[in-house]
Order: sequence, then C-alpha cells, then structure tokens
Amino acid sequence: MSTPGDYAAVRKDIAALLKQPEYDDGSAGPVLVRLAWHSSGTYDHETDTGGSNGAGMRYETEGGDPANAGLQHARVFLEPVKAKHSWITYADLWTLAGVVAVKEMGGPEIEWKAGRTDYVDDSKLPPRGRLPDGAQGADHIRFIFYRMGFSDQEIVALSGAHNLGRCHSDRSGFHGAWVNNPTRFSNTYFRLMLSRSWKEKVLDSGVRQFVHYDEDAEEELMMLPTDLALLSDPSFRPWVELYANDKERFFEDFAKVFAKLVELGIERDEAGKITNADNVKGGYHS
Ligand code: ZEM
Repeated sequence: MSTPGDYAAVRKDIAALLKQPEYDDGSAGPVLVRLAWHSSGTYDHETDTGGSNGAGMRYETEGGDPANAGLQHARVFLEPVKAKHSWITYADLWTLAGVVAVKEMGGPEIEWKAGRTDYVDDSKLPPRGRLPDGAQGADHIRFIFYRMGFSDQEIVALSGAHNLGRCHSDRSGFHGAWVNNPTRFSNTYFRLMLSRSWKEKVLDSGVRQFVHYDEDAEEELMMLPTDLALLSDPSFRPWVELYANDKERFFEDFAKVFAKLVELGIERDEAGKITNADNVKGGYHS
C-alpha cells in the first residue's frame, strides 16, 4: 500500500512490470498502450458517452466486445499494481499505464491527469462497434475518429502507435508486427509505410492484410488496410510524410493527441478536479 495520490509510486511499479520475457516480444508495453486507447476510444462527442471514465471494460458488455479481444492480458498485467495501490481507480490506472509504457519504450512524455472514477454510469455506456475496424478504409477511419473529435492530423499522429506491438491471429484475425522492433517507440511505422512495397495477402482465415518481407527482421511485416488508407488519402498522406521525416515533430504531436485521447469525456474544473463524475463508488477521489 502506498500513500493515496502517490502516482509516482504507481508509475514506478508499472514501469517495473513492462519486461515480460515470456510474453509476445518480451514486453507488456504495447498491449498496455492498446488498453489505454480502447478504454478511451469509445467516446462520442455528440452524446457525450463512452471514454475512459468508469473503466467499463471490467464488465462483459464492453470487455467482451470482440474489438477488445486480448486486452484481458493487459488488465491481468496491471492487477498486482492495483492490489498494491488499491486507492487508484482502474480508469486512472489503465490510462496511466499507456502513458508510462510509451515513455518507457522510448517515446515522448505525455501529460496525464488523475481523477477518473470507476463509477459506471449506465447512461454513458457506449454501445459496441465504436472502435475502428482494420479491414476498412479512409471513410470509416474518419467516421470513427471525427466522432471522438479528432482532426485528420490527429488521426495520423495517433496511428503512429502502430510502431508498437503486433496483430494476433487469435485476437483480431490479423497477423504480425508493423515494424521490426515493436517494443521501441519511433516513427519507423511511417517510414516503412512509405518506403516498402506492400503486397496484399489473404490469410488462411480469409482476413486481408498487406505484407512485406523484411530482411532485417527476417519476418514478414504487415500493414492493415486502414494503415495504408493513410497513404492513399490526399488529406492524411502529407502527415504521414511529415512524421516519417520528422521524428521530433511526430513525438510532439503524438504526445499531445494521446493526452487528448485519455481525457475524452472528462470535464475538469480549474484545479483539475473532475466535475462530471460525482457518483464516486469506490476508488480514491482527490
Ligand atoms: Zn491499433 N490495432 N488500431 N491503435 N493498436 C491493433 C493493435 C494495436 C486499429 C486496429 O484494427 C488494430 C490505434 C488505431 C487503430 C495499438 C494502438 C493503437 C490490432 C491488432 C488491430 C487489428 C490487435 C491484435 O490482434 O492483438 C485500427 C483499425 C485503428 C485505427 C484506424 C490507435 C489510435 C492506437 C493508440 C494510440 C497498439 C499499441 C497495438 C498493439 C497491441 C499488442 O497487443 O501488441
């Protein structure tokens, strides 16, 4: 048990659990980043529903959404941290874990504020189907991300998270990693997207993706149809080119947009205290 509000202690324990030699590429980092993203990415601007408040993925309606397949691994990795710092809410822990993981994997420092509650407000529950489908194209991406309130530039910056981790046949049906060092945050995803020739491949499961055999990795790297839609779309593409050529700018923009992502649906007063989640049941409230 640590002192309630000692987020530095929590950060330290998250950082310490990232190394997982038996898991994937040896790191829990990528799947923790995806957990933070999927907890937040259900947000709908218009109806003010969804978002990270409430940590709805603990329950079947959201946790059992096929789009969230595999994220139980991320939640299990974090259980010892939650047990040790029981005052932190899951909603805070999951978003903070993504932020810590990005930094520890060599990415930018992302601003993060505490105060999310685990109170599930039934009127704010997102329906399934709010997260993007990798099999689709630019129109779908815009439909999903405009709903959260993101611009084309922010969509491309956020997509740079695909520098991390991999696709798992038994989770999404897609297969493989985007880059050959998927536990190191960088702009390689954008560079490879532009510099390699991606060939369509239909997997045995019938799932369609794009691949390139990478000599260095000695494996086939991949892109989702949605990834390559960033190249063929005239408004997305200039951002892909910018981020491929300017790593600093990518880091800066990614930090800003990831901070915005984990704040979706959260209203704060001037002191930073959350004002739209009064019904705090459990969890620490500063
Ligand atoms: Zn992802 N993502 N994503 N993504 N994602 C996967 C994995 C990861 C899309 C998508 O369909 C998929 C964002 C945007 C979009 C991460 C972070 C972020 C996988 C593979 C798929 C299919 C899942 C599996 O099989 O385990 C689509 C269509 C997106 C938008 C168009 C954004 C935004 C992200 C964060 C900011 C990460 C880190 C992974 C790797 C997870 C892992 O377990 O290694």
